[in-house]
Amino acid sequence: MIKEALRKQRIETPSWAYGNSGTRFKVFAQPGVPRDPYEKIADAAQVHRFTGVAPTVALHIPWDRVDSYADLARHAAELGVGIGAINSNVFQDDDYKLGSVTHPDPAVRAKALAHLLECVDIMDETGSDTLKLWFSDGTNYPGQDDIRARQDRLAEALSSVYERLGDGQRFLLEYKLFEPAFYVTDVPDWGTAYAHCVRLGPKAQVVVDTGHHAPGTNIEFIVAFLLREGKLGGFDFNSRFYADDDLMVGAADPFQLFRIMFEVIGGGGYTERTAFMLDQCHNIEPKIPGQIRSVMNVQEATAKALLVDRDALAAAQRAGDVLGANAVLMDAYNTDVRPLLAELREEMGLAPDPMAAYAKSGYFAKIAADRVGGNQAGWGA
Ligand code: PSV
Ligand code: MN
Repeated sequence: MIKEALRKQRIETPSWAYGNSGTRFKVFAQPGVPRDPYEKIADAAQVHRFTGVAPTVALHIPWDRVDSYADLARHAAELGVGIGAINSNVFQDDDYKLGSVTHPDPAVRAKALAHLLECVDIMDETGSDTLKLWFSDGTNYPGQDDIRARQDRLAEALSSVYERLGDGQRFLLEYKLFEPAFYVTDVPDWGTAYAHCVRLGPKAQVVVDTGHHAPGTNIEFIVAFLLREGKLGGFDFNSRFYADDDLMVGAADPFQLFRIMFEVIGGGGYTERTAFMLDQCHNIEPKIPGQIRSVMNVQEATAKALLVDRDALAAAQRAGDVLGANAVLMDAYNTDVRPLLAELREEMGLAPDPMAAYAKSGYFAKIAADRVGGNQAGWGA
């Protein structure tokens, strides 16, 4: 039963995890890094090859702009993976200094909207069913712009995108506490994202990026609430110690990841309608193994969450047995699920240890030797 649920798990990796990345201070180059979206997809296919549960890769436009998206989708299929969410990017153009869809100038708003609609065109071409929207929009200084007018502009743009969505397509609206704007952020929290999505209808849902909350925020409460309302569209998984650190999921707080997966499963969200995506950067660690480790961390948290004896938990809760209920949860969390996952992988025809199998495969030596010349992909590529 648990194995069956784990076998069906789907975790999406992001194309940008395979390119060079860094901090505001330095982007570190690594050997073998992809030079174009085709090579990024080839690397993503390796993560799927060794884990068996990462069959799609998210694109970020324009970082992954190509002449033919249909051809890119064909390339992905040949490598055994598919195109996942299309991520819009209205934050890397001089025009967007004061915002994109909430910019005070209608011409800039029109340009941003045109980009969002182009992303839906790309969904049509690639067969992707999910558009992910994150806006860097906001203001730095009190009085800089009208908070309410910016919400109106946001609502107008979201509504135009919503109208353009085809059958079976949806958008996920992402929120983030702050950054790059520091005074007002136009979509700062799940409540704002939720309110916009509720107005629009069922094709608009909220995406929870685990790195986008204030310290101490109870993310699993947000997950439980959104699921209850049918508004949880998916996750951008990563870890944070301070702000939007984009470190490997499960690295900073594996217990939090377990609690989130526990709510996902309990709330009926463990289905293909919830997008389990990674949104990470590997600045100092090798990228493909960084993604493999992250996928394994999600699998481990999921396995533990599936192990919770829900009948025993419900009985303890009904009896008001505080310590007993807590113990049921902790028993599952403290179980070593690595042998179970190793067994499952062998049943799936995979090596029991994906990290070791990838290291042994020789893929890294091959890309490091082959990918010379050209420009490595990185932020803005
Ligand atoms: C913003 O911080 C974000 O989480 C959004 O998902 C972006 O599209 C992504 O990071 C880019 O790395
Ligand atoms: Mn994100």
